[in-house]
Amino acid sequence: MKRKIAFITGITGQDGSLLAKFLLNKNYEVHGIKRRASSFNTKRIDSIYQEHQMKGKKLILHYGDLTDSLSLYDLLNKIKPDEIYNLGAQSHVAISFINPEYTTNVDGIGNLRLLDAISKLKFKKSVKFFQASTSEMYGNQKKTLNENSDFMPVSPYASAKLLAYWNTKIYRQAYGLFACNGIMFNHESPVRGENFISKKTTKAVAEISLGLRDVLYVGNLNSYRDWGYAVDYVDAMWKIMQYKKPEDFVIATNKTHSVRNFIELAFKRVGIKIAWKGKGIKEVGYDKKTNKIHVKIDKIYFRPNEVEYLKGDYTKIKKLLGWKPKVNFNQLVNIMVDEDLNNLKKL
Ligand code: NAP
Ligand code: G4F
Repeated sequence: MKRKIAFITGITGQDGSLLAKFLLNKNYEVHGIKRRASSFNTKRIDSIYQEHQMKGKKLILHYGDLTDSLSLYDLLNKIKPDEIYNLGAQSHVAISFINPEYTTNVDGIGNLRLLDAISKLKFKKSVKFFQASTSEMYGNQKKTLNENSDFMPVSPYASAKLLAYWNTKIYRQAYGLFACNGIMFNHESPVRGENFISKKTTKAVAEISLGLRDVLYVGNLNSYRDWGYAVDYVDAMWKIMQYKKPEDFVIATNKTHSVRNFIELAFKRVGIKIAWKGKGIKEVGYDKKTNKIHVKIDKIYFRPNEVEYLKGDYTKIKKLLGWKPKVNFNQLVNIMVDEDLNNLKKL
């Protein structure tokens, strides 16, 4: 059987790097675009990197950018992928308020550039396309969300992603492309970016437990997220692409936990029981045994608009593709804290 070829945007990010490993294990030839940077940005894929000169290599990196239509079309035409995973994005919600135009360009129009390039390929009917859509598109609705729920974005990130979500559907209908949305709720792993609350917390907790620092500064403790394990989510992406027809799927765990709860569990893993006192931005988290303050609020981490509650219903993907999350919230927190502790102990 012919080896399948995958093309991944965002291959240097959390999901892209995990997906690249997953697909290499399935014997795919994997191509990815990396952005030109003044220092290397390939740390997450260094363990699978193959020298340019290596014969028969299965991981091939190309310079590219979601803001550069010309190179995207040329690359697709040259590589002739069977499956395209569009994971590239300015993926930080708070930063999208600071750089809204850039975020819209990469996350919204970047998707359109890719879809339009695909629609102009001679082999467009044999290409499959996955769009990394997000639960942020739902905005503030205090209910369990599924594929039929309304979208009410409250950040430039979410509105850009909604543009991409709709264009994925539109290009599917208009040009018969095999184009799918995975509407993904929060998913984390030890290779999560360090300015997301999960990794920021587990890294700080590991440092605090080893006496390397005292305090973790955070924003809103009271928002709820449906947190899953990123390794489970790349498996879901692949399953969506193997389905007999292109459809949109929610990828979630059907459970939700507060930021406060995440922090408490992370500290529990290193034997610290966190208690809370004070109100609003004066609230602090302290070690019940020693009374030492380990969590403080800094209003810099609050957002102009916040999504307070997210919980997703994964019934459809379970029913049609047999996918369900394998790692639960407690296990996820423990995996991340343990990895951060191990990394620090190696130093
Ligand atoms: P991530 O770790 O922030 O990775 C983003 C990737 O996109 C990186 O490889 C980054 O490259 C690349 N990128 C940024 N700007 C680009 C540009 N202009 N052109 C090409 N590539 C660019 O994000 P992630 O957590 O893996 O998420 C993957 C995708 O899923 C994103 O689209 C995100 O919005 C979406 N999503 C994530 C979650 C989640 O909870 N993780 C949930 C729902 C949806 P550099 O390494 O050079 O920065
Ligand atoms: O970890 P976060 O930054 O993730 P957020 O905003 O939910 O976005 C992530 O998940 C989305 C899917 O729902 C993705 F589409 C998106 O790309 C990204 O991967 O924040 C989670 C919660 C928020 O309510 C935030 O206000 O944690 C709260 N928070 C409290 N203190 C903080 C902090 N978030 C960050 N990043 N840093 C803090 O200090």
